[in-house]
Amino acid sequence: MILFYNPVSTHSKKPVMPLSLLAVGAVLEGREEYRIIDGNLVPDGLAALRNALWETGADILCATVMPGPQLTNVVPICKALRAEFPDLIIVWGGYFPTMHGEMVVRESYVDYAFQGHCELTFPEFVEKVRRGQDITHLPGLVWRDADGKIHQNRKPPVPDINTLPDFNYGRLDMAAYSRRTFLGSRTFSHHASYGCPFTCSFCAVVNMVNGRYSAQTAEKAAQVVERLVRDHGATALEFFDNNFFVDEKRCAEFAERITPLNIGWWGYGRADTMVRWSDETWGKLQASGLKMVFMGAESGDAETLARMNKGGKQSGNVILEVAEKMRRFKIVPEMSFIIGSPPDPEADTDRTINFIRLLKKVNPDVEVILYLYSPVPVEGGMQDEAKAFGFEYPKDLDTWTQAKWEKFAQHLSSDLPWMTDRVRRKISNFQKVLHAAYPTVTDPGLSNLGRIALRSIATWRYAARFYHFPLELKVLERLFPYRRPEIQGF
Ligand code: B12
Repeated sequence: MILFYNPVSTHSKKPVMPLSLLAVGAVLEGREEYRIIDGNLVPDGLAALRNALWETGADILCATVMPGPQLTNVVPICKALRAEFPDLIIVWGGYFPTMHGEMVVRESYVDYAFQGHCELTFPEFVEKVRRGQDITHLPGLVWRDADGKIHQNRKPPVPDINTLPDFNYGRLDMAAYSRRTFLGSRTFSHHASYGCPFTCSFCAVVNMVNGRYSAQTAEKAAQVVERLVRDHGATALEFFDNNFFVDEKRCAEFAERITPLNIGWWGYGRADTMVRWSDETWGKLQASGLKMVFMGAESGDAETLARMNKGGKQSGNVILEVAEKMRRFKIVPEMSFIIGSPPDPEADTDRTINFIRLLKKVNPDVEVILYLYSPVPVEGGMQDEAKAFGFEYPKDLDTWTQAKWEKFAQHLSSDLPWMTDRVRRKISNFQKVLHAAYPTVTDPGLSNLGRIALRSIATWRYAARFYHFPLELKVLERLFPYRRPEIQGF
């Protein structure tokens, strides 16, 4: 028996489905007994796992781990379970071990980690590890030898996602994952592709797939939507793909296929890809219920943008052009910016603020998400500049779980060597004024009264570019708390 654990990842009332575990579980269906425990749905993850271990006698515990709150949640749990169940085989997978596999397996409470997409090797791992057979050749595995030396095997190839089994939603209490969002009253999630064909120098996905990409055909992706609508009453879907909108033909066909299902949907795309798409395709996307596309605008500073090595043809002009186009088709661009990047965070901040103002003129509906630059360990990436400022990653998991590093992982820490108080304040004040002057449409809980109050008080500040001391906005935020997609998702 295998227990899968999804550590606590969200502060919102309802979590999103643990797709990572559904994906790994799917390749074990019919071969292994397993159960998924979601830390977001139980009052105490450790107690839930402990009870399940006593009840089932499970011999393997698998956790999916993202940096940030999930890591903070899972470390003490694995420590406690290791002490109570010394023979339990503890395995981690997902983004954190993919980036920091060696550090993870150095800890005595993790036996193995998997890096990358591991559906093709995981069943063999399970079969052999419990029989004590050799597993040291398995792609993607990070393991400790008898001398305590850590080995990281080559990552497995990104599987052809069309050959993988469908997710078994019967493994989840689906009602617990149905959320009311601005997309619809019963929102679920899916992931219709793996990887991304680009290798941006700040992005963690590069470590996972190194520029590889595999997408479900339009037909298969539409079948999943149909199943979610028919069997679980979905009225809306979030597509968590790293890059859903890669292939125009596939996306147009997918849009046509799902139009009769009458859902609202959302996904990640690139401005420089989608700006080239024909009006006909945009029309189909609109008709299919596409409400919003998340796009990494990244920076308003041409120099920073060049260093980010986004590939393709991303530029300020492209972002403005796509924003204008999407306005015509009433699809909201949700644009994220990484602000305060070294070597000159103040210049980067000023240029990005000016750019965002321009963007809001072109399309006032653009949703702006600001993240503070946090280096990601991508070979030869922007982290080299960060290192020149004396930046160092934590060397062990206990440090990673400290509040400072949890914030860092969420791109919210301003405690970084290149940051000054002045820049920090500038970014935070601008963000407050901007978000009050243009309250997010993604929060169905924010009342009209709240919207009007925020807007009427912040508009003069925004027009006058007066961002200092927004004390009255802090008070209003308490009165009308609104969702922050950069922290909570929808
Ligand atoms: C859904 C999602 C969330 C959900 C939570 C999902 C959950 N598990 O409960 C929400 C919205 C809450 C969320 C929050 C955050 N997220 Co998030 N999230 C994603 C997203 C969009 C999809 C993940 C997913 O489900 N993928 C689909 C599955 C099938 O793929 P997978 O996760 O890679 O799993 C495969 C392998 O990794 C492996 N695997 C995974 N787990 C395991 C476990 C075992 C045992 C094994 C063997 C294998 C294995 O096998 C799977 C199948 O191939 C990814 C980006 C992306 N598109 O992948 C970002 C991503 C993982 N998140 C990220 C971040 C930064 C965050 C936040 C910190 C953001 C913030 N500012 O607050 C928070 C913090 C969450 C936390 N640490 O607690 C980053 C991580 C970056 C990094 N440096 O590692 C990503 C990569 C986004 C990005 N491009 O920057 N997130």
